[in-house]
Amino acid sequence: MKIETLAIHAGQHPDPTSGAVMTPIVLSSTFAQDGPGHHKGYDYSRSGNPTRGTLEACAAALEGARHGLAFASGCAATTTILHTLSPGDHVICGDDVYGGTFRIIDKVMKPMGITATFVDMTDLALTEAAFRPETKMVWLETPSNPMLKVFDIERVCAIASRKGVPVVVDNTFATPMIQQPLGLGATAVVHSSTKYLNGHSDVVGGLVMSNDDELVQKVRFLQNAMGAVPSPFDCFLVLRGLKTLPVRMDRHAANAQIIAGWLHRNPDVARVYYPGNEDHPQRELIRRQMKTPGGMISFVIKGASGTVAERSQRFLADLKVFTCAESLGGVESLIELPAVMTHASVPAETRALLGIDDGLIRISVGLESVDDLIGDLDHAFSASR
Ligand code: P1T
Repeated sequence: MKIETLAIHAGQHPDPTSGAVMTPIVLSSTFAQDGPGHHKGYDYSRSGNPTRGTLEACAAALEGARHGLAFASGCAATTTILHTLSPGDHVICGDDVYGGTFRIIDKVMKPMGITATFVDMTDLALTEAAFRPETKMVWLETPSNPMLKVFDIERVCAIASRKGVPVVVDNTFATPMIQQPLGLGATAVVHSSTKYLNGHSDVVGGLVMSNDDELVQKVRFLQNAMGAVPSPFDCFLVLRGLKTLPVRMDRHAANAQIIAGWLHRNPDVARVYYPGNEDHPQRELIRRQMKTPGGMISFVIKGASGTVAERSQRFLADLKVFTCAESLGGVESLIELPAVMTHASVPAETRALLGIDDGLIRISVGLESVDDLIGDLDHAFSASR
């Protein structure tokens, strides 16, 4: 079946007792056993829950995975999968990742004896050179947050596979509608389902999908043992969100392509980072790897008066349709300054090296009328001059 059909039906059947078409929200924390140790597949909702199981099956189908595991947040998914590592192990991580992912590696895993090298994976020779005998995992986001760098999943996986090292791809920005990393050689896919998968900014959640039985067994054990599981209600909401993912992603990308072009031509804009731009340094790879360039754009405005950062702050204050907020991937357009919001936990000198300057603006293009979105940006440019 095609992905549009899977998004609506995978893992779902009318409820056998009532005929309910929509998956029931099973809130029970525990399940009756016929006798000690004899249950009907569920014993306790941390270990497994029917609503969560349905979400896990549907999300897995979209990524072409046999297994899906749901978590209480994207960070919980990331933390849990990183806990499959042991002290002394080394991780190679893409240099541009969500600030919270950087913080988990730097502030949670490092004190536990896990070392990490952050590498610009657009340079495959540099990536290969970062491997050490103790390297046990490669981690990347593509497109990356917030610089929208695009890494070659297939080539990075080919290098890692020669070394026998698993690759985890955070597919939050792209979603399986744009790329399916497991088909390109990735060992596991991670999502913040808080974003596009749920799509309505009313859930915090995470997912891990994989076809690697050994890794899944370890992550499933940790999902239960560490216990960072989502509520059945949140699982239901993400499951509902998934049904419209295909149509939403098309509109996010269509709106973003128009806005990125408009920003590119705007004399007030110094630089635009968008995978759909003809001047994106990885445009050949983008054509090969991504079905659409997605809905995220970062850009830098010119500092006509005051510093760029000051002008960016003024610009955000003048918007009426865009909301200044962290997060992304919802139906509504959001705007933020990564240096002071989502990436504040990345040290200033690292941000400077990555190009996350203090005035960099990131937008999550929503599903509103693109004319209204451009009108809003246009008004804010004039007001902030
Ligand atoms: O917020 P949470 O559900 O825990 O997901 C963490 C996460 C993981 N991976 C990526 C690529 C992300 O962008 C995020 C969360 N990001 C934001 C909140 C943000 O505004 O960028």
